[in-house]
This record gives sequence, structure tokens and C-alpha cells, in this order.
Amino acid sequence: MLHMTLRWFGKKFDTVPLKYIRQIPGVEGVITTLYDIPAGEVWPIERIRELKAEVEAADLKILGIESVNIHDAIKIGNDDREQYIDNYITTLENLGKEGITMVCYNFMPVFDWTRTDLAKERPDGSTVLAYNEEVVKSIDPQLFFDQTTASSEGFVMPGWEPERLAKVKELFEAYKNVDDEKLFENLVYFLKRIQPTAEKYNIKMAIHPDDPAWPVFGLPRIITSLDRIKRLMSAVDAPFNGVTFCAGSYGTNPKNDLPGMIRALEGRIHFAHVRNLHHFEDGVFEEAAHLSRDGSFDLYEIVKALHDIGFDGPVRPDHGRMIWDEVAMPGYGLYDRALGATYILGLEEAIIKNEKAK
Ligand code: DNO
Repeated sequence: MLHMTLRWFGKKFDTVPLKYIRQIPGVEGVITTLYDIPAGEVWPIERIRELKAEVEAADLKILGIESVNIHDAIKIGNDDREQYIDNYITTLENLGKEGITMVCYNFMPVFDWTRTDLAKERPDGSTVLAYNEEVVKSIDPQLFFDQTTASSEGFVMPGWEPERLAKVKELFEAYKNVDDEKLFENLVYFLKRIQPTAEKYNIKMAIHPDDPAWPVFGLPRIITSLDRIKRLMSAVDAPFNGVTFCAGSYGTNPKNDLPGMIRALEGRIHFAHVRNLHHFEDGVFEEAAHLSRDGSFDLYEIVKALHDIGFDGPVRPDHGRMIWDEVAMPGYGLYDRALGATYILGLEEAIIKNEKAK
């Protein structure tokens, strides 16, 4: 069963109050984070408790964390990674003690998700996040970072935290000797180190795919396709090691067969991001409304595949369009994500009823 959630960045950072989220039919909880804690630092248990109390006071639950970010030393494999892994383990213990058992994270070097336009206007006047590979190929990474943050209307976007990206050049230098294989090894090392803690507290780790699903700015990117994710699942072959199935990220590459991937990952999907994209040509796409006919994906087939494998975890609509003059963090307004949530639940209802009728 799909447990519908909305991503919520905390009251200091999010334009959407919890009471609005509570009013979206079918939403059970939020996926949240301590957005102000830099990657690598321990999440104090008191802060986790406070966050939980706040969410519960709004009659919602925390159904998972997105994200506990991973310090670059762990991704690069520096000697000081041990300290950062120990901190990560303490954070997992604190989350586990508070009964929070799903953690989404990513292993992308330097940049998290990458878009070249944060407010591309569509014919209906809505705006969306968009991507054009030519722009990425022609721009210096530092300039790209500066432009992206300048166009985010003052919002700190997830994965674009200023302290991590203030020194883009140094970070590029630090990743100089990290290729796909090395990055993969470092990821496996990290997972093996946290495994006992994750298992003790029954925490499901859900790696988010690289977005877009290919290398950008010459940096390695390893979570891009079914083969690669299966390699990771067998390298640390235990149920705690699972995935965030993000339709929008895997779907940036039209060769990724989304429903097929979901079926092949049965038992290892701990969290699902369901959204739609509109493809123009290779490497050029824009985000779309969740409705299948507005974009290039078949959302019915995606929800059907999740249902068929018995997926029983948190799901969320992902990046919404900006509509109805809402001002919010790009991709994370209330209105279009609320439409997405009810649409996805509608698809699920139809699938379940259809199955019963047979
Ligand atoms: C962008 C998000 C990503 C995602 C992280 C997970 O909007 O999908 O920032 O949360 O990659 O760690």
C-alpha cells in the first residue's frame, strides 16, 4: 500500500505549513529533515524529538527522513571519513531511538540534482524545473552554481546548501582521483560500516538516484540504471540496503524502463518519488504535471508496478509545477504537489478496485 506523504523542510525553511499538508486527502505524514544541520554533523536527539512532536501535533507522522546527507570525505574516501561515518551512525541511532526508520540519502559528488532552469514557463503559464545538456556542457561549474542559487528566489534548495557549495573549485579538485569504481567502493564501505546500526534499529536506507542519470561536469555518477543499482544491492546484500525509486531521476534517461525497474527491485524499494517529465530530445527535458498525458511517463504503469510488487512504504509526489501564483521553493510548492498526491492515490484506488473486481 502506498503511504502518501509530502516533503517538508521544517517551519523555518518551508512555505507550506503542516496544517495545509494535513488537509490534503490521503496524506499520512511528512518526509522531513533537519535542514540546518550541515552534512557530517550529528543530529542531536533533542532536535529529532522536537521535530517529531511538532509533526505529531499537526496530526501527521514522520514517515522518513530526506535526507541525512553524506559528507564529501566519505564519498571521496579521505582518512577523516571514519569520524564522519561515526557521526552518521550516531545520527542513525538517534533516529532509530525515536522510531524513525527510513532514511533517504544520495551519493552524488559536489552537485545533488542539477537543472538548468528553475522556472521555465510552459504554455499554460505554469513554471517548471528544466534541463538542457548543452547549457551544462558550456558553463563553468562555479558559475553554474552561482547562477542556480541566484535564481532560487532566496530559497536554500535541497542539495545546494551554501556551506557545501561555497567552494566548488576546491571540491572539484578533491574529487580529481575519484572515478566511478572508487566512488562505488566508497559507497560500499560506508554501507558496510553503518549496516550493524541500521539493522539494530531496523532502519531502511534508501539511496536516491543521480539526477540527471548520467555524469555532469565530468564528475562520476553511479546510481543511474537498473544494472548499477542491482550491483549495489548485491554488493551489500541485505534488506536495509535499498533504494528511493525516484521516477523523475531515473526517467531523465528514456532508456530506463521505469515499471520494469520497479518490478526488478522488488523487496528493495523503501521509498518512492512519483512524478512526470516531458522529454524533448536526448538531454533536454522539462518537468510536467503528474498526470500521465502531460508528460512522457505512464504514471498508471508506475503505480501499478509498485502495487504489484507489494510495495508498502512511503511515497511522495515530487517536484511540482509552480501554479496559481504560488511563491515557494522551486519544485516544492503546495498546490501542484497536492494535485499530484490525490492523482497518485486515485490511480492506486482504481488499481485495487479493478483487481478485486476480477
Ligand atoms: C531534489 C531531491 C534531491 C534528493 C536528494 C536525496 O529535489 O530529489 O535533493 O532529495 O538527492 O538525498
